[in-house]
Amino acid sequence: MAIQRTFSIIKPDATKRNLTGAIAAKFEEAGLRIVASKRIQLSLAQAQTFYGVHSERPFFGELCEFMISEPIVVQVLEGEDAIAKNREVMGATNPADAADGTIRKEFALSIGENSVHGSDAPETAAEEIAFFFSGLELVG
Ligand code: DAT
Ligand code: MG
Repeated sequence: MAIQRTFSIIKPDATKRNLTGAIAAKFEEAGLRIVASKRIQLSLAQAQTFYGVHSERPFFGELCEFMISEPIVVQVLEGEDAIAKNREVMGATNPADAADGTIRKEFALSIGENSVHGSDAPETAAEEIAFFFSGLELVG
């Protein structure tokens, strides 16, 4: 497997509870290097665009409102097999199904307020990184 980059969000439920550092530590412990990081607050339009793939799902409105409710921390993670490795460290979408030691098992509050986002494939990783960062902001 090659070195990859993936896109991560530390979500409002986590920034609100001062879990930014604890979650970043999980990435670093797993061998993922944080090559870009910034704290921002999304507009509703940005949240709707970012989660556009879910626009027909019943939870879409709730998801977008949650994502704009507090600041988030957007990051680019780099490492061997970074996309799959990050999904592993995150744990299952629903914290009730997440494995022990994963971020969602330890920190998530519910399936909606589940502390982190991570890209699911190389194409989405590239799109999501480009949505939030310019090339100059990525420092490997
Ligand atoms: P993931 O974030 O694990 O990639 P996803 O892409 O299927 O999961 O969904 C995106 C986000 O939408 C997820 O992190 C939380 C929210 N979500 C998904 N399923 C949900 C549900 N059944 N009820 C409420 N929110 C949900
Ligand atoms: Mg997803």
